[in-house]
Amino acid sequence: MERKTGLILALDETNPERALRIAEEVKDYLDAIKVGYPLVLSAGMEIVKKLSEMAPVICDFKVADIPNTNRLIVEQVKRRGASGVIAHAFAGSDSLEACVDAAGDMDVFAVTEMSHPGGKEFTAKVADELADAAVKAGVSGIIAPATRPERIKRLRSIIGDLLILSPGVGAQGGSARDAIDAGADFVIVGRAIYKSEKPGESAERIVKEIGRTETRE
Ligand code: OMP
Repeated sequence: MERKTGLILALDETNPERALRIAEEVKDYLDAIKVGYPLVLSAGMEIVKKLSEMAPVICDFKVADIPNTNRLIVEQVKRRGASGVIAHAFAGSDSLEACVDAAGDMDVFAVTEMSHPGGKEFTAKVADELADAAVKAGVSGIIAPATRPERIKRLRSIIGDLLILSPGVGAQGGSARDAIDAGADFVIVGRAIYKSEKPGESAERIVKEIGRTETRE
């Protein structure tokens, strides 16, 4: 995935017309648009094609099934023109490998430690192993929490040069700058943009924050 701004929009807006309006307004600030169940269940998978005319689309379906089912899901995502898909690593190496095989040239991103408080309950305890399994399965990158930058740093040390996409900025309390400083390549931002009165200005502000080169004390 090409990195120009470092910003990925999590478009969890469930009104399809509004979602398309927001995407149009902010597309120049984005490296990708992430869509998940909230928008797809409301607008249908056709929205993936429309959005992919504005920016590469990552389908966040948190694929987490047996290998055969994972393969069938990823094949459908690919057929709709997505550039990437998000899968859970916890379903196991064979399940993750099935995603990577079916994805071909499409990116697969594996969820490791989740960003919300509940993410500490289970995923955090095995996140290092999940990251290791993700590397071995041949994914393009992992999802790691902007709410815990020290964990991004740790996971970076496990995955080497693979990509880190980091959600949890804004509404969940994380900062884009801290996530990038800790080793994230991209931040994933949802509500702080799509619920903003001025999505374009909010996206621009985050892109500036990502781009600042000075490091804080
Ligand atoms: P906001 O909290 O509104 O910025 O949205 C964050 C987005 O990232 C949502 O689409 C979440 O589903 C997603 N996400 C997390 O928030 N935490 C995770 O650990 C993983 C994801 C994800 O896989 O994208």
